[in-house]
Parts: sequence; C-alpha cells; structure tokens
Amino acid sequence: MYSIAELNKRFGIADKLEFTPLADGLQAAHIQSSLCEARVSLQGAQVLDWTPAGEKPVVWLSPGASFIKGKSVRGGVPVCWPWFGAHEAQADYPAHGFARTVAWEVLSSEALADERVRLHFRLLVDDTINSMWPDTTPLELTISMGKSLELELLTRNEASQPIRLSEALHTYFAVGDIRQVHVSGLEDGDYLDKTEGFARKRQQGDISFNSEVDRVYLATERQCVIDDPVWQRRIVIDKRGSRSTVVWNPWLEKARAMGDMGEQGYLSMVCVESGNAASDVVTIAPGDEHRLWVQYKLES
Ligand code: TA6
Repeated sequence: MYSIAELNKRFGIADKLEFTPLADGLQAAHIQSSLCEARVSLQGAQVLDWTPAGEKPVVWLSPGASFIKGKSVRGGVPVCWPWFGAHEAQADYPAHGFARTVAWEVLSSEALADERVRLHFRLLVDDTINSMWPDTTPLELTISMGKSLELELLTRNEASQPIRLSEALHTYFAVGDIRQVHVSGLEDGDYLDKTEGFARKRQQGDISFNSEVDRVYLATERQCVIDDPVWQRRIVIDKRGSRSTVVWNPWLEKARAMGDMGEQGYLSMVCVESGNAASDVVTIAPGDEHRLWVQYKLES
C-alpha cells in the first residue's frame, strides 16, 4: 500500500486530484475540478460522494457514516461483487460479496481533455478472498467524474471454466424528500419483493415511497429517472451490461437499526442500483470478459 505522499506523487493531478487520509488508516482520492467535487475511498474503490459544480450532492453519503477498515461505508457507490445479497450457499460469507470491503490499488489517474478526472482501480486479491473465490477473475473499476459520473466494472475470466456471478453498483442518491420522489423506467416490469420473502410481483406505474422498499427488478435494461420535485431536478441513470435494477429505501425502523444512516437519513436518500442479480446472474466463458457500465447525470 502506498503512503499518501507516494499516492500524490504517482497519481495526484495539480488543481484536480489529491489523495487524503480518512479515519482508521483509510485513504481517499479527492477530486475538485471546475466540473465537480467527489471522493473515492481506496477501500472498495468506493465513490463516497459526488457533487456536480453548482448543484446539491447527487451521490449521497450518510450523515452517520463511519470509516472503518473492513466495513463498507454507508452511502456512495459500494461495489457488490461477486455476489449480490447473501451468498447462495455460505451463510457466513459477507453480504454483497467482498469487493466493497477490501483494498484496491490505483492503476492510473488522468485529466481528460473535457476536464473530467478518470481513476482506474484494480481489486487486490489476498488469501481470504482466495478462500472464498478461488477462480482467477481480475476485477477493475474505472470512474470518470465531471458533470456526469460514469463507472465501468470489468470482470475478466482467466479461469479454465465458466464463471457465474452476481453484482451491483449499489448507488445511494441524494433527494430532497423521499416521500415526494418518483422513480420511473421500471413500469410493467417484474420484481422480487424482499420485504415479502422475495415474492414475484409486477410494477404498476412509477415507484413512490411511503414505507420500506427493497426490490430487485428483473430483465430490465432500461434507463431509470429519479424525479425529485423538492430539489426540482431529475437524476438520469443509464446503464449497459445490466439486466437488474434494485430499488431500496429502508424507511424509519430499519434505518434506526442499521445505526449508520443518521437520525433522519432515510428521508434524504434512495438507492437505485444497476447490476445483475437473481435470475439475471452473469456467466462468463473462459477467456471472456464482462462489463457493467453506468452513467448518472442531472436534468433540471
Ligand atoms: O440493495 C438492497 C439491499 O440488499 C437491502 O436488502 C439492504 O439490506 C441493503 O442492500 C444494504 O445492505 P448492507 O449490507 O450495505 O447493509
């Protein structure tokens, strides 16, 4: 692991990108440009927040978030990989996989011609990971930050047999008031309702929120829009290589029990996650690769 000074020497970009310490020995890339401000933790290659210039935050970081080694930060864009939710067979394996709680290395940083900053990460494999996931499947994440935020998660299968995995970019979005938010793009789609034992249901109209919502929408590659009348803006979510969209808000009781959502935090967030889960799991042939790509942008 590089020190902060080494990270800045190798990957810092004057007036745009500086590496800074977080708590508990964790490190973050801090992007401050004419287009946006954002932070990315090297643990989990987790975007912590993203605020386009002149706007309120778009990627939400919990006011109760804690920064602890081996624990995913509440908010931002946790990378759920190589399984989404609970492991199929091993109850003691970490929920949402191991990618979000381990160290990643920075491969490169770049200031693009259009002023965006791009960071390229690779997950560092250790013995604990090998014991849970013995196959050779290098994982990389590219994050491009500007007026829009783009992430591309690349899985290569270098094993000699096909690999099955589930995954999600578990993005927390900031909203003015969840009780007035509508999410569109999933009308008429089938979903699994986690609040009712994964019962399969069909979505009627757009999604609104007045209690806990925890759903995996299946076989959908469509654009989603978070309509926020309080902050008078729309967050537009485009994706490729993703057939599932997960929509989640824990609501009051579950948020309290979680302990890191902040007192009223659930009112100011919604997760709309792009990935591949349940019947949408991905199979990658030996020598092949799979890319999960998302782009977030604002419309007023
Ligand atoms: O994506 C929705 C979900 O799977 C919910 O069921 C909820 O538990 C959430 O993720 C957060 O999970 P975490 O492990 O980060 O507490």
